This record gives sequence, structure tokens and C-alpha cells, in this order.
Amino acid sequence: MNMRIPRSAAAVLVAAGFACAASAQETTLRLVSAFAENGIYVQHMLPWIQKFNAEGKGVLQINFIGGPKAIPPFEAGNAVKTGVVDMALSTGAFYTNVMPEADFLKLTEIPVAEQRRNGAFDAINKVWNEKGNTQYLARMVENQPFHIYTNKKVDKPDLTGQKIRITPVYRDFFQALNANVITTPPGEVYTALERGVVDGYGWPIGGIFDLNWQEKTKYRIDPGFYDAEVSLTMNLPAYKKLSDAQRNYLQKQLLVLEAQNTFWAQYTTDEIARQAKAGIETIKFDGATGKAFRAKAYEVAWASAMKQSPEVAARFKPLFSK
Ligand code: 173
Repeated sequence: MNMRIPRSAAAVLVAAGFACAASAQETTLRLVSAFAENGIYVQHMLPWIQKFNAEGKGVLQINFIGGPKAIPPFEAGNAVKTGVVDMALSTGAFYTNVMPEADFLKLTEIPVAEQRRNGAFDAINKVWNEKGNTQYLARMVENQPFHIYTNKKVDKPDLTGQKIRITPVYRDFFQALNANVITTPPGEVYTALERGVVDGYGWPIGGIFDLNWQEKTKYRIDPGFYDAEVSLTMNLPAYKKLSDAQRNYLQKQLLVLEAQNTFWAQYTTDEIARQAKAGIETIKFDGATGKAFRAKAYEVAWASAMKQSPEVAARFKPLFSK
């Protein structure tokens, strides 16, 4: 009897060992979002994850952990860097605490498909690998210019006397327009508007309804500037640990996700109409004024980039520009 126990225990261990070897072929990646779960970015991503998991059985799975309730938006980048999570849906402005270059991605003026062709994507990854311990996987949002939304009317590009909510995306430009700026994550914008802590905020053309900001917004200033960058990133060691089959599967699905970026042009049209219907008035800088406004946005941002990281900014600029 005594001999049988270890023998059967050994059998169990061997069986368990085989089970492990079999399941080791499937890896599950933990993903967080720096953006709200009910917001357009996560809502756009969820069907993709569903398909990813359905087609990736036995190979690779994504476990969506959650949004800002699971992780503070400005911490998601560090969580990827340190491997606390495997993947994040975030934007560079939220992880300048990992590397200042993260915020430069707003300055791309060409589609991500072209960034993959012209070497921009590889140039980004070289920096993301080295400085962020991060693999830049895919850009999920394109064609979403940023705008100034405010409750104080202006008749020229001057925000003197206005308190505007920002992230690093807008800081240099809005300060150049004489605004007083206050950095907050998106989750604090509604309350800041409600309490009059801010007069307005920066945000892309789409998504202001997701957190009900239309209730506290009188004007949108046109034209927009830059291009909102929302991307999937991954902890570099976790990426390197994938088998070839897993990495190929991931890559295939990332390109599928990017191919769906045609969505954003129509979304822009719809959101502009929805804002008008909600009573948000447009303040439009036309002609030369509008042109100068946009040009200033890029000039100020590239000058800031050159100051923060001269070599990288110089490498990125020709690859990002039209
Ligand atoms: O305004 C923001 O919070 C911001 O920086 C951003 C970046 C990309 C998409 C949406 C918002």
C-alpha cells in the first residue's frame, strides 16, 4: 500500500506535466485600457478582441482586464514597461512618464499603413524597445484631429484668461495661445467643467458624448490639429517570449485592426453632426487665420520635441510629415 501512493502521485504529476505542455501552446495576454470602457476606443476594440479569441483558440488569447477603474490612465504605460500587464490600449500623451517621445506620435500626418511602409513604424519601435521596454503593436485610431472645446467665446486664436484642461498633447500649443492649463485624465473633465475649474478642454473631434461633456460645452474651435493617436502596446519581454506561431497570429490580427481604421472618417462626420444637434456652436478660423493656427500647432509641438529629444525628433520628423 505504501508503495502505491507515491506511484499514483507520480502518475498524477506526469499527467499534469503533459497537460501543462499542451496548454503552454496557448498564451493569454492581459490587456488594460487607459480609456473608459464605455468610450468609443474600447467599444471599437471589443469586437476585435472577440474575434481574436475565437480564431486564436489554442494559440493566443487576450484577456481584457478593464479601463481606468483597473488602472489609472497615466500609469498604463509603466504597467506595460514593467510587465504588470502584457498589453495596453493607450495614447502617448498618457505615458510621457515612460519617455517624452511617446507624445510625438500625435504629429504623424500620414496613415499608419504608410508609416509601416516608410520606416516610421520601425523607427518608433526602436525607441519604444530601448526606452520603454515596449513593443509598439498597432495604431487603432487615425483621422481624429484634436480640437479646443470651450465655454468662453473667442473671435481670434487667443485663449488669454481661459483655463483649459490638457494632457501633454496640447500643453505647448495652448500655452502659446496664452491659456492657463490644467492637466487631468479624461475621467476628471466633467467635474472640472461643472465646478468651473476649467473653461474648456482639449479632445479629439469624436468622443465627447462618451462622458457627457456635451452637457457642459458651448463651443468647438475649428480647425482641428494633430491626429489623435490611440494604440496597442506590449511589454517587450512578453512579446519576445511568444512563439513564432503566436507572434504571426498577433501580427495578422493587428493588421486586421488597422485595416478597420477606415471607420474613423465616417465617425468624424457623425460626431460633428451630433455636436451641432446638441447645440455646440462652431467657432471657425477661416482662410489664413485657420492655416496659421494649424501651422502654429505643429511648429510649437516640433520645437518642443526637438528640445525634449533632439535626435529622435529629427529622425521622426521626415518620416511623420507629408
Ligand atoms: O485629451 C486627452 O486626454 C488626450 O491626450 C487624448 C489622446 C488621444 C485620444 C484621446 C485623447
